[in-house]
Amino acid sequence: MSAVVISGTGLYQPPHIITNDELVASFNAYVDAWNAEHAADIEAGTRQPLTHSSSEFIEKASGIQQRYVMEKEGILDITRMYPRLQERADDQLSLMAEIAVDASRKAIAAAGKTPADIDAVICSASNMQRAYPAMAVEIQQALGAGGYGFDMNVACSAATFALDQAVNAVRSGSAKCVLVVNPEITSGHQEWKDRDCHFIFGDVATATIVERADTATSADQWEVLGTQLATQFSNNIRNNFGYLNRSEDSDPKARDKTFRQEGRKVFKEVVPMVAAHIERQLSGLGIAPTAVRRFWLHQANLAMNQLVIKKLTDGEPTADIAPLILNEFANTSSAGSIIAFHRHRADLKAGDVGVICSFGAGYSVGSVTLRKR
Ligand code: CO8
Repeated sequence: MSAVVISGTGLYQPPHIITNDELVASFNAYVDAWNAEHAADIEAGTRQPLTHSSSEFIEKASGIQQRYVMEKEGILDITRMYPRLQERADDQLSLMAEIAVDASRKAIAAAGKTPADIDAVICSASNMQRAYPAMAVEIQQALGAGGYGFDMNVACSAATFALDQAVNAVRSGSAKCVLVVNPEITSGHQEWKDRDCHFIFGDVATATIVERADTATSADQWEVLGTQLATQFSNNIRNNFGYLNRSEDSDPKARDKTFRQEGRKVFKEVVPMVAAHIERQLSGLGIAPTAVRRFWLHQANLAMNQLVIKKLTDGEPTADIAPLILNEFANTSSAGSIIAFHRHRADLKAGDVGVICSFGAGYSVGSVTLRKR
């Protein structure tokens, strides 16, 4: 039985940046306009005024300094506050497939493959642009790949859960070379008018090639030592947007049809879950957490990641042990840990062990333990 390796990754970076200061200026202008419009109700005590946001709070509470987005003007327009995207005809490549194809081509090239070598495409992300046909099948065709494709969604853990599926497909022989792609256009379902979460997300796409070690030719190969998945139901991160909304006669723009969370509860409940999850996986592989050279963790909150590392290693949670990319990208849902892996692995040496771990809505936790070949 051949070992399974990750042999290449790719990153698509959207064209526009919104800094915390720009975002907060627009949010505060919206708050002022809303409070002025509802001044009489606020005066009468029948409505609570909205409160300003602040760049200092955002950076201190999350570590985020800026985010990339597909479209910026619509988000910053206080009469709209979501991106303005052009609807495309059915015979055009869809936007989500377009960014997925860009990241995929880079990953395929990095692995030294051609699209013809790919025999399975898994498109895994927090939100799909449409119900069907599957995004993965459109991506497969646009690339000129063979085999089969399917979509899956495990929110922030979508990439690690898809890597597990890819590894199993290669191990079982149902595929030889799998493309896992994570196009995250989070700006479409972010609630830009909600002070508690308006700063959290950014757009991006990542791609990863998983193949048999005996077919891999890339100079940069990472043997998959193991994968481990876990879920536990929670309503603390939720979005009720869905295909039954019309039949329920619910308002498609109601607050519950975009991202919402109890951030503090998520923080408290997920950190111990993640530390225990990684510890369990490493223990099964006979590896001490302190022997792990790098943790490419989900990128939702800097303090959350530092706490996970402290619990695991009892040491300093330095950027060398757990690199940060959320300062630049914000939370990119499933793609965050893959961006960290993509950007921060070149300095590791043969034999070094690392763990990719993502966590989020569900709750869900997925980990992939790798050894540099
Ligand atoms: N500006 C200024 N002050 C603020 C702001 C703001 N923008 N927001 C809140 N405050 C204030 C609050 O009012 C509160 O004030 P007070 O103490 O007077 O009541 C104070 O700051 C503290 O508020 P919080 O307790 O809410 O703040 P936290 O320190 O908990 O920080 C965070 C908030 C950053 C959200 C933090 O809780 C966090 O990161 N938690 C973890 C969240 C997490 O990991 N979530 C995962 C979500 S992603 C996922 O799983 C998949 C989603 C799918 C993608 C969807 C695409 C859209």
